[in-house]
Amino acid sequence: PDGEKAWPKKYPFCGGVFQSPIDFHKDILQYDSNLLPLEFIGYNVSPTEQFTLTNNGHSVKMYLSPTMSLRKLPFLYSASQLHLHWGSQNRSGGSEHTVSGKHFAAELHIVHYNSEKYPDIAAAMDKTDGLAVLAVLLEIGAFNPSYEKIFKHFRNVKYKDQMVKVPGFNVQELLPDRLDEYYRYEGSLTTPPCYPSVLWTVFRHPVTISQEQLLALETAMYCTERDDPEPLEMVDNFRNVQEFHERLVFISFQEGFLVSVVISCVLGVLTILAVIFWLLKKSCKKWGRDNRGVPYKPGQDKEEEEISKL
Ligand code: 3TV
Ligand code: ZN
Repeated sequence: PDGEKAWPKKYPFCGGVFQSPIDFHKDILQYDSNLLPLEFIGYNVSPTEQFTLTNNGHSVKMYLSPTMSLRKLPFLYSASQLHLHWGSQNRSGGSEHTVSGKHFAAELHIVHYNSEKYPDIAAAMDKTDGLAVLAVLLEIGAFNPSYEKIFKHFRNVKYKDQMVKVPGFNVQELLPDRLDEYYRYEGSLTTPPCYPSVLWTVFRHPVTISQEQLLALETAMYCTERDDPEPLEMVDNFRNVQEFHERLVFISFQEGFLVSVVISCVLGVLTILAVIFWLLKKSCKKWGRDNRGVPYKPGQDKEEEEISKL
C-alpha cells in the first residue's frame, strides 16, 4: 500500500544489489558474439492439455508445465509461469524495462527455474543461478491473435484468486519473430522479495497488440477479491527502473551495425567517383581538351602555373 519505496523495510533484498528492471542505454551495452539464439523445447502445447490462468492480486499469471524448457543457457531451465506488467489508461506505458528512457505499453515475463540444480521454483528463487526470465516488450499496433488466446479469458479472472482453464497453444507465438536479438544481464525479481536470482533475456524487438487489447489488459482486473467493499483496480503493476552502477548489459546484436554499413558504402562510392573524375580530367588534358571539351593551347599548363605563382 505504501508503494515500492517501502519494500526494503520488509524485504531487504529490494534495497540491495543487482536489482531489476533497468533502462537499456548505450553507455552500458556491450556486444557479445557468444550470445546465440535460445532454443525452446516443448513450447508447442497441445490444445488437449490445459493451462491454469489466475489473478494473484498483483498480475494475471498462467502456470506452465516444466516439460517446457530453455536450452542454450548455462543450465537447463524449466518453465514455471508467465505473467504481465502494464500501465493505466492515459499514462505513457507500463513496461518494466525501458529503452533509452522509453517505456513500452506492457511487458510479458516467462519465468523459468534452473531444473538441473533445483527441484522446483521455490527452491530456486533465492539462488544466484536459480531463475531465467524471458521478457517481451509489447507496443500498440496490429491485433495479436496469439495474445488473445490469454486475453479472452480475462472476464473470468477479474478478481483476486479467481482461476480459469486455457486450452494449450504454442507459447512461442507470444515471442517476437526475431529471437536472435536480445539484451542479457544478471538481475532480480521485480517484485518482493526481489531476490537477485534472475538471468534476464529481454528481446530487442517488441510484439504488437491492438489498442483494444491493451485497453482490455488495463481495465480487466482488480487486485481485490470479488466481495471486497473497496475494489482496487489492477493498474500500473510495474516496478520503476533501478540504478545500474558499474554493471554491463550484454547484447547479441551490433547496435547501429546497419547504419555503419550504409555510411561505409556511401563513402566508398564517393571515393570511387572522385577517382574516376580525377582520371577523366587527367586523360582530357593528355588528349588536348579540358573537362568542358575545349582544346588546350600548347603551353597552357605552363601559363596556368605562372598565373598561380603570381
Ligand atoms: F519468479 C517470479 C518472477 F521472476 C515471481 S514468483 C516468485 C517470487 C515470489 C514473480 F512474482 C515475479 F514477478 C517475477 S518477475 O521478476 O519476472 N517480475
Ligand atoms: Zn514480472
